[in-house]
Amino acid sequence: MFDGLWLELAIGFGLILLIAGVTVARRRRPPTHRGATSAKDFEAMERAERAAIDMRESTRTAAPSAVIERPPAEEPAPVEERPPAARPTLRERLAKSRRFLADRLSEALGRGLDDATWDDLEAALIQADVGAPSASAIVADLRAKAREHRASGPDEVRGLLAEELISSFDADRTRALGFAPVGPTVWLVVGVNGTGKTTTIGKLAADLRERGHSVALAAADTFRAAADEQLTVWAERAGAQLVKHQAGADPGAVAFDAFRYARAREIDVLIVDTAGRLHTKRPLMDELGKIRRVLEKEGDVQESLLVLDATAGQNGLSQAREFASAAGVTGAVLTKLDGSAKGGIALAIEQDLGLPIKLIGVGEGVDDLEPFDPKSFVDALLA
Ligand SMILES: Nc1nc2c(ncn2[C@@H]2O[C@H](COP(=O)(O)OP(=O)(O)OP(=O)(O)O)[C@@H](O)[C@H]2O)c(=O)[nH]1
Ligand SMILES: [Mg+2]
Repeated sequence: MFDGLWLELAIGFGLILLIAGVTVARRRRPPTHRGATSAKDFEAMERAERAAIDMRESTRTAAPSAVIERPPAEEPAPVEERPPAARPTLRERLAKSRRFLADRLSEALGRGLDDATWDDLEAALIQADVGAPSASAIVADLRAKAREHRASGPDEVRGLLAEELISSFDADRTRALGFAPVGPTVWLVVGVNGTGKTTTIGKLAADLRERGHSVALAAADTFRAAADEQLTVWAERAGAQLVKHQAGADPGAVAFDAFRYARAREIDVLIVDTAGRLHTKRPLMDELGKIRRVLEKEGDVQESLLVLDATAGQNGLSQAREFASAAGVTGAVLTKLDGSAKGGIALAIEQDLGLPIKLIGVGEGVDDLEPFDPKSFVDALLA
């Protein structure tokens, strides 16, 4: 019986020792070593951790090995106040035409003055699209003046040519756009496809808004599906109202509604965009006359502006003749002069057609529209 009791006591004591041993072993295993799958792993992890702790301790207590002299933190460089990018001058915009003329003038005048010089000058003006009759008249006058002033140097002749060109434009022509004394001012904009009508309208609207006028645009180009989207973008950009109908609607009806809208809301200026059309298509040209008549039933049309693309050169002249009779054109807007070497077309439009150029387009941006001034224009071409 005692033997049995001793045996039970021994087993119980053995169990207690076992449980205590396991508990101690568990406590020694830090939780970071949970990934250890064997005792070897466990030891390796423990060594690594100890090394890491030692390193942290040594960096915390070590004296700095050297005092690094740093220059005092530099004051941030003041942000350079740059003036807003200067707008290119007219001379820069007309660089293509200027280079074209300048090269030919230098060639013609570089050899001294003889008969060939005058012929070359005339050819240069014709190539610049001044038109043959005007070019020969200008050179005849220039030759007489050069003789009178005993001009012989290239600069003198160039100066006389500039005077001659400026005087070829009618100085008494009204180039400012007309405004109605009462009620909405109405400007109708016409021309062949892609000359820059909608872009010019956008630029005009922005300029008018900047000057404090209220503006409405009539999307009377109902022919091209994307036309009113393009006009909407310009209207939003300029802060102008837009009157439009569905694609395919009667452009006269759009113009009529737009006029009534502008009058009812006391809008200062209504600009009517029209679809581009070939000057040779009679029914389309007649449609322009109809739009104009519809507007005139309601009030006056102060301007009917023909937009001409300067890069089209002499073609612009035949376009202008047809549009002038169909839409009672009051003035021309000569666009894309920045991309043309044929700025001389301005003179042909004025001399051959008697149509005043009122504005020039010198780029695609909203500010790239300028009033036409013959002197600045000629100076920019020849200077
Ligand atoms: N470089 C340059 N591009 C221009 C000028 N005016 C217009 N353009 C460009 O010419 C292209 C045609 O312009 P639009 O205003 O759509 O011409 P549009 O006469 O309304 O064309 P349609 O309505 O299709 O007859 C566009 O790419 C314009 O950005 C300008 O003065 N200079
Ligand atoms: Mg258009």
